[in-house]
Amino acid sequence: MRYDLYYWPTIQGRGEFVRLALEEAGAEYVDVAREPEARGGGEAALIAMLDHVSGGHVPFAPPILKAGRQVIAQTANILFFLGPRLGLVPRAEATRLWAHQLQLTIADFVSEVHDVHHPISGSLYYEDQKREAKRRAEFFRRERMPKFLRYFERVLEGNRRSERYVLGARLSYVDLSLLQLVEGLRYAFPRNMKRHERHCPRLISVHQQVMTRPHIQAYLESERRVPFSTEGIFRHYSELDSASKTRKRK
Ligand SMILES: N[C@@H](CCC(=O)N[C@@H](CS)C(=O)NCC(=O)O)C(=O)O
Repeated sequence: MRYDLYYWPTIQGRGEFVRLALEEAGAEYVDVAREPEARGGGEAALIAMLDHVSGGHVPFAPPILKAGRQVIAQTANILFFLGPRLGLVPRAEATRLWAHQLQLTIADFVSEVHDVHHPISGSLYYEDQKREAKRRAEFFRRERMPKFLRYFERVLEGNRRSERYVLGARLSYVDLSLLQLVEGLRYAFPRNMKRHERHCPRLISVHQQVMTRPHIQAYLESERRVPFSTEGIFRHYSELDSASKTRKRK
């Protein structure tokens, strides 16, 4: 099966969670909007996908995956679909649902990461909501970031020593997403991430394990991996990564 991924061509964004799964599995896929326009690629192809699918399973926003005649959107849903096809999740229903639950929690975390730099609206520039972003970042760094990180740590605490990955001994798409989460947070909030990492050693160990996978290593070193930037979801603005003050509770 050949897969067509439709996502913004110049950022990692949510598309990266899908790219990592396709890359790890060595799947045949085309990152359509990164192809030249002359070959039917570019943003035009993505916009056409958003505008022209009608009457069926119309996608709201990218990433979008085309697999034969199926058009699937929502990152966690795409991974739910790809997981068993790419051998990136066990087949048992209970485990698939657990993986999906974790992936949806990652999606919630990613949305909050986005809202730190765009707390008012995605349609405004960061520069137009800097004051609100600074305020939001303070709560994110102090409350939400450690809460999500410690949640994943708690999940991993339930594993036996021999189980290196979140679902057990075998790698799943959730581990790939956790790698992206750690990488993104290290880029966006290096100062705070350093502090939080001490409290989630198991999560960091999953990140290290995934980093050693040959396909992932090759992908991260290739030109297919779009670099982090202040255009994507994980953005580094030093003013949003300052040390958190301890706040008195009312
Ligand atoms: N919940 C969706 C969110 C999709 C989403 O927000 N996509 C962004 C790019 S990362 C977008 O282009 N959104 C356009 C919009 O929300 O209007 C998912 O996880 O796939």
